[in-house]
Amino acid sequence: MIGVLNLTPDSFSDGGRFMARDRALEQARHMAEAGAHLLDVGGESTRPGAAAVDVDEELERVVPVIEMLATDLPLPISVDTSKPEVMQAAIAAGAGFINDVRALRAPGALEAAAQLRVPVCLMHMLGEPRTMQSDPRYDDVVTEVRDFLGERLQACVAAGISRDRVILDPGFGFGKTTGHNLTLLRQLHELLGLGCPLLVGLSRKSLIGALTGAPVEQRLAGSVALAVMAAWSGARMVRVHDVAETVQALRVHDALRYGVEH
Ligand code: 7PM
Repeated sequence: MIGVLNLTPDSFSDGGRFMARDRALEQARHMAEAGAHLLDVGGESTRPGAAAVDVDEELERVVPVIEMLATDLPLPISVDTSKPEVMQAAIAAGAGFINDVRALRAPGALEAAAQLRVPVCLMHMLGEPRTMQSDPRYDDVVTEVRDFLGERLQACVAAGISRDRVILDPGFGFGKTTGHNLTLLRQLHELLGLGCPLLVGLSRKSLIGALTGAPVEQRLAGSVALAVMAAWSGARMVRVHDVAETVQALRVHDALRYGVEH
């Protein structure tokens, strides 16, 4: 279970960075206690419509938070970035996992990740965050996502990244309509043949809003339901905001499926 630590620009607007860091630490401790296995820290908003962030700004947002969390918490930290400089600085600051929504396509990213020798999540995204939700089209979304992830996995292996350090993610909501998201989740098992663990992020996403009308702050039940269904379909990792609730749901799922008793 991956807990999402929110450091988006709006969390800096009131009270400045120190207050944001205090809140990040409090949020991180809470997620650790609730049973998160990994905390994802990102300084670039990949929200649909969001503008790009420059490297210095991203370093400034992310590195001090990772340093603080790495010394304070017993959990591994994931850095959500596409920039090789941020990957290097974040790993030096104590992160142990790279989550890249651009699947190491940025210049130098593949080489940086290979050198750093940490696990990497490669995510599928059609287009760029600023424009990705304007009329995304596929002939066959499952085949296209699978082929893309397979091609990026091969690029990693060719760059010297061991395939047992690669995690794959279909990128729910990243250049996908509600129909595309539902088709991908329904056919998630078709990505298992790539041979890597699957990570999914469905927590609070607009898919739930589109299906139910619920605003983002009222999507807990839909998020938990989707986490369970993704796990049932073969996802090994889920990226969530509401750790305690999802841990409880996945315990029940695991017990039913594997006979795990706690
Ligand atoms: C607004 C909308 C803000 C959406 C943030 C988001 C994923 C991710 C994100 C995912 C991986 C969110 C997204 N989603 N990384 N980063 N997989 N690997 O819901 O699905 O947090 S940002």
